[in-house]
Amino acid sequence: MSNTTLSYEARAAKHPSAVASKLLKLMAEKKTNLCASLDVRTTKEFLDLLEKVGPYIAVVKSHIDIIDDFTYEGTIVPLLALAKKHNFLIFEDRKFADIGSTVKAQYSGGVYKIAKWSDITNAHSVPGAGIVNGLEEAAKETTSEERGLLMLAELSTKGSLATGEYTAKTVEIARQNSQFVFGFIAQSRMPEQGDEDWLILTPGVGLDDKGDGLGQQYRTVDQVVSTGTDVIIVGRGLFGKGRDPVAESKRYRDAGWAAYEKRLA
Ligand code: 6AU
Repeated sequence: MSNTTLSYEARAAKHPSAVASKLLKLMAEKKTNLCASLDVRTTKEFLDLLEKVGPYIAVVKSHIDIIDDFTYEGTIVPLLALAKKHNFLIFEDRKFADIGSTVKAQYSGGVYKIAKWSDITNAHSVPGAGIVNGLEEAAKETTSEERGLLMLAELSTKGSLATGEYTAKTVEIARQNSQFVFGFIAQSRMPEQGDEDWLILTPGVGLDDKGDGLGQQYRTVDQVVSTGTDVIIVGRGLFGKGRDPVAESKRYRDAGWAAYEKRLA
């Protein structure tokens, strides 16, 4: 049976990555495969919105470097409390892209200290396998908590260069460390050998818009989940101007869950 027709519970029970297993279990329990992309500029907006949508999401995705008033105490400590209260994982969408030794320092240090608080982060494969090794070393040296990495195999944007050979080589890099790397940011399923089970998290999901005028392209929840997406990443569909984040979170959660159940059946 292919992973796309297996339940999240069944996949959780056999997944080699502790973070993936936790995420799959959590999605099954909460009946949601929604990742909220909370791209806002202040800590107050970030925490207020998260308090409201927390019950409907499996993951919150942050761009912590766009928060103007970031502090560890003011932003991260309450974020961790909300993650515990509402039972969701944290994914800092850092898109690391440098040599192993540099990303190691960027992941663990600086102002943000991402490895300390974010369950999941992501990286481009441009530098080769060293980027994964650098990030894994940083995670191990920073915390005893489980951390997981997603590789950017494909992008949602018009004209993206991450296609064909680049995407295939990204999977090869992931394969060299398939415990720390548990899946991909991608627009389609990636090839699996043997027991491999890559989680596919897909951005560029929107029920009302086709694009944003800056290259973003949206597909519907049904389109992506029916073709293998495990987690839908939605930002402006939930938090865009004039939208009701709670109503939209419920709507995307319901659509995501219905599409997942249809895929299993
Ligand atoms: O739903 P949106 O368009 O408001 O937001 C999409 C979010 C943004 C992007 O930085 C991110 O998803 N993203 C990514 C990620 C998650 O890595 C990759 C990609 O190909 N496209 C994309 O939009 O926060």
